[in-house]
Amino acid sequence: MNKQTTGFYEHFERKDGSRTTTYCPGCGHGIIQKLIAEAIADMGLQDRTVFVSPVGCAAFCYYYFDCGNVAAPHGRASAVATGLSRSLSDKVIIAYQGDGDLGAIGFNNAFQAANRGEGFACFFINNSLYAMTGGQMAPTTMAGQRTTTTPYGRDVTRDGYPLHVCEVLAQLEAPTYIERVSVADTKRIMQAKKAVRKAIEIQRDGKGFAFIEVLSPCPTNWRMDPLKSAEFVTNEMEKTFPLGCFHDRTNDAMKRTPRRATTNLADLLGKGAGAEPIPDHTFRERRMKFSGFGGQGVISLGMVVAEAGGRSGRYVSWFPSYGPEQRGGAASCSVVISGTEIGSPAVDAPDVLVAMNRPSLERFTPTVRRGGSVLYDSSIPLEFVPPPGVHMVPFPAGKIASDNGVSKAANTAFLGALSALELLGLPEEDVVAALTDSFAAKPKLIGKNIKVFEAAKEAAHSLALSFKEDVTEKEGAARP
Ligand SMILES: Cc1ncc(C[n+]2csc(CCOP(=O)(O)OP(=O)(O)O)c2C)c(N)n1
Ligand code: SF4
Repeated sequence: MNKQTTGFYEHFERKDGSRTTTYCPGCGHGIIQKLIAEAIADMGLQDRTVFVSPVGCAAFCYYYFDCGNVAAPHGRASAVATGLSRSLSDKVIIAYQGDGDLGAIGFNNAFQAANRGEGFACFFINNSLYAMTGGQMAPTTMAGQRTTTTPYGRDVTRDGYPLHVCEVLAQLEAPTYIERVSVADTKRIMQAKKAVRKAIEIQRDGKGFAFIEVLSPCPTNWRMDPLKSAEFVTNEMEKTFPLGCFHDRTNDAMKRTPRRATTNLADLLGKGAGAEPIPDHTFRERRMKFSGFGGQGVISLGMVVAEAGGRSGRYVSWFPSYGPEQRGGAASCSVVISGTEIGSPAVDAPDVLVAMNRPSLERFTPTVRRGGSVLYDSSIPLEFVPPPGVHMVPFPAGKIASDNGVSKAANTAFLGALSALELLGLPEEDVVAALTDSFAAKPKLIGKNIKVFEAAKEAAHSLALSFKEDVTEKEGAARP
């Protein structure tokens, strides 16, 4: 039970019924977390704070802190905090990571976030090993230090040198504040308390990235009692990791312009209507996949569809997936057009699949939702049995493109078909505007592509009547 700060829940009620923290006696995690909890409560920031919990001994922070919480996968707390701080710019975002978590698997996430000066406070708990998994060597394990994976001591010629994360980040221009502290004794805890508050104040004031490394005892894996562990931090760890402030640009840090996540592709591309999406619960969400060989233009086709959605005031997402080869390998992208905010840009069961080559036709058709449609180039033989309730539409996209003098514009022909068959749920003028915009850098191609688009529409119109009837019937069967 906690009575001293409202930054923590009053009771730590864990799922398994226990009511204490998971920390061993003498562990530094509990001390540093208490400093953070007190700071957010004392500063009145609790309702504005989102804490990003790591993997490792501190994985259960969400049972302790009485504020918003997101549990990040191993090493990803800085990446998750980046997303949160960009989309919730009025919130105080705190990432909390161990030295295995941040120093190894997640180092690049933290390093790049620091280099961009993201708006969150990152607490980096250095206990010199991977504690939760049984005391293996971490990037911060000191030269000669014994761990379960360095039983004879860390040999720097084999295992490399301990990573000085503060010193590395201090080379960057963007961070506002970087300090290394310790929780080994009262004097040091008082200094740590100041640093914690400062890092959180920087968030409150929107002044950018703050990084606090905390030297923290792990009596259990060090096989020492709590007192000896605290002495070890001061007498041994501080030799390798000297305490101090590495960087303090708080006074020069301009209040940063809040960063917003780009929800509209038109904003992202810096062109088009740039309008905010308008919530519309009556609009049926369309989840689409465009697939083919790299170089066939499937990625750009998806981009044009997404931009057309943005122009129409819909919520859109565009999610590409590239094969290793620039040309010839598999490429696909997923596009979602929705009347409300999109939960996930991943499309596992598309309503509409455009398959521009045989491998993607064979691979993705079985994933199409019952009642969905597959548009594929009619030159591809259909040599498998499609799933029941899926509408297969062979379409001569390649032929239409070459007949109109731009053999590479089969993707534009598919766009014409999608528009004519009303599979996008978007006004045609927005589709045409997005198509036109996509050739801003190659204006000579605009006219040719519009010609292909029109020819494809005409060809699709001849399919449309029977197609629509069929879809209605299948949708009727699929949707209760
Ligand atoms: C992707 C992934 N790899 C490995 C693990 C296993 N794992 C769980 S905790 C942990 C080490 C955490 O060490 P550290 O970040 O130093 O935190 P501590 O336990 O010392 O507080 C590892 C490797 C995992 N959960 N996920
Ligand atoms: S194993 Fe170490 S880091 Fe983990 S809770 Fe125990 S003392 Fe703390």
